[in-house]
Amino acid sequence: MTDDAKTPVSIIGLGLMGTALARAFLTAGHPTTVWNRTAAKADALVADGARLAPTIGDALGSGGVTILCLTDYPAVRELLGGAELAGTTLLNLTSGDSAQARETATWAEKQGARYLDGAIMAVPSAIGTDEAVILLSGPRPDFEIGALGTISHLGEDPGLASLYDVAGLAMMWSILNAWLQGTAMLKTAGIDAATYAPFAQQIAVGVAGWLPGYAEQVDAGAFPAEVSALETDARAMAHLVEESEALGVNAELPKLLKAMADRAIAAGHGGEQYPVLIEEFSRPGQ
Ligand code: FVH
Repeated sequence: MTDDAKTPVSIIGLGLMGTALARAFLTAGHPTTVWNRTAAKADALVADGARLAPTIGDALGSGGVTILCLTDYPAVRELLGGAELAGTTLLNLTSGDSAQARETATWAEKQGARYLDGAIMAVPSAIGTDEAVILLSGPRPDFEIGALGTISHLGEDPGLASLYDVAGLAMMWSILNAWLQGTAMLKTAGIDAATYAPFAQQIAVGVAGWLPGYAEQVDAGAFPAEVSALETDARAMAHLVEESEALGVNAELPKLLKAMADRAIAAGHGGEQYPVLIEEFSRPGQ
């Protein structure tokens, strides 16, 4: 049953994610129109109450907000290239980088569309729950899409959602890689991954707690060594490199960490605290 008081939505792109988005809207009672290049992927949604748009133009013209969830930005531009966009509201939840988001925003606005960019920080099975975080950037949304999860509008710059998306990926992969490094080392002593995981989790949670204080140092551009100096940390990094090599596990990641600290120390920052490495992270790598 659809509820006419709810924002009408059109979903363009019914891959794994687009299908989950459409299903969440249907479940919440939004009038839901769908379109997909391979039309058969719409069958189950149509059976459950979605309206199949016969053309892209029809999907764009059905009012409310049109949500794009395609493989990449070139696919979005190819698909919308010849379409009439004047008067439409577009929300592009396709993954990409901030330059693609800004370029697409400029292009769509020139065609007369209201354009928001977005990033989905969730897997399809989480869509429709609070755990699904959807980041938006561009003009403040004038539609209601809370059925998808936790919606966060980051600001007017359309590139912000993509930037936060990749910054989140940096966190995710850094934590996972650090955990895998420790897991590989402990495996050499017969400790299995499940035994190490709770300890690793405790460290990750503890370090996460340092972030607000360290962020204050980064924003102030002042890095007094209140807890530990970088040169002390670098000595511990040397232990990590040496231990990895001695155990015959991969030492590339520990060496990278140490190389960055060594450069900062060579530049005179050895007596300052770890966040001084922001200077290394803020310029192109070597
Ligand atoms: N799946 C996930 O867990 C992640 C979570 C984080 C965000 N992503 C992003 O969501 C976008 C879509 O991902 P997806 O998983 O739905 O991807 P697919 O299942 O491969 O579906 C791709 C859809 O795109 C359509 N498509 C591709 N190229 C074109 C084109 N040139 N013209 C029209 N449609 C196109 C494709 O159509 P079809 O192959 O079914 O005909 C699918 O509908 C993506 O940016 C993720 O990074 C998901």
